[in-house]
Amino acid sequence: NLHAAALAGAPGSNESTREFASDAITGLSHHPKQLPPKYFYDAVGSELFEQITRLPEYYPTRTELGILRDRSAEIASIIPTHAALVEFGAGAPTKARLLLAACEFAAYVPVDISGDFLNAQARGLRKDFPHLKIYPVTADFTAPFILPDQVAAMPKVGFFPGSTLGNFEPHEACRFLRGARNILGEGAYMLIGVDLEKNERTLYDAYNDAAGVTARFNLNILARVNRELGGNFDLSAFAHRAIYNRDRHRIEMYLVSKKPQTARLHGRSFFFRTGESIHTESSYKYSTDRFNALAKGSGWTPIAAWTDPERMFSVHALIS
Ligand code: AVI
Repeated sequence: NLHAAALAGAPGSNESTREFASDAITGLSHHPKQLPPKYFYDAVGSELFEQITRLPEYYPTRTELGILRDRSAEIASIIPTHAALVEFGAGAPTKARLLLAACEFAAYVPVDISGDFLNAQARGLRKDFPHLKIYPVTADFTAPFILPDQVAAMPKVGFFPGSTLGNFEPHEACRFLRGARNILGEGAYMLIGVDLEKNERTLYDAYNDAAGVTARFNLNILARVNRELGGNFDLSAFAHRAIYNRDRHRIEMYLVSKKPQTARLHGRSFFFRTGESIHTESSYKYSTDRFNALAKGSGWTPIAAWTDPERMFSVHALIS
């Protein structure tokens, strides 16, 4: 690893901090500068994202919930009963609850990096679904992991809501879908929520909310670099920018330097020209055709798709 030598022995650093530092230094050394979006989600960032999901401009969360609520009987009719529901990157199980209530699942396997969070959520679910077996798995869901033995004999239904797939580059989305297929096995089903391409104004507003929550969410990645890695970024000297790139079918989020400045991190200096930006996130929007092509190219067969009346968001069912 390029930066291992620089980071070895950094006081108080553990493995995940070292990885964050290495990714940050690599990304800021890149032309154009970039930071991986997975670093948005510390406690502050996760709370800001929760606030984003409730913003009037941010339609994806409530639209997907509406689709799952309105179409739960249809979804239940196509997936097997007594299956294990495997949720990739389980946040608050609001969406899984809708499926658990509508379909006869035997087990729920939420997979997430944060074990403490998973266990707290599982306690709440056990009260409401006393017959459901819950087997939390603490793992990075973008890498291979092993399902608990207890669900080995059950049919599997993967669940990946929230258009999180949209934050992956197309090759990463393909790799994730192939990996999920390997983990879930032969005959598995997959339910995936993906945001749809639509008019630019609606997309722009969803990432440029009037209350400025998305701007705070974006800037929090620099606050984290300062807090956790001892960086000295001046947050007031960077502006939030989100644009829709029509050719690449994606929202691009940036932090733009308001003046010439130098920030330091782990003994390295990063110079910014006025207007120079750090690319912090892409959020891909799919047409049904483009999503189906991605699914097929990753070894899955699309079997159904649901959308809301305004065709803002889609939920897809795939079979392996
Ligand atoms: C989590 N992910 C699907 C969100 C999105 O819309 O791409 C993250 C987000 N970034 C800014 N607002 C919301």
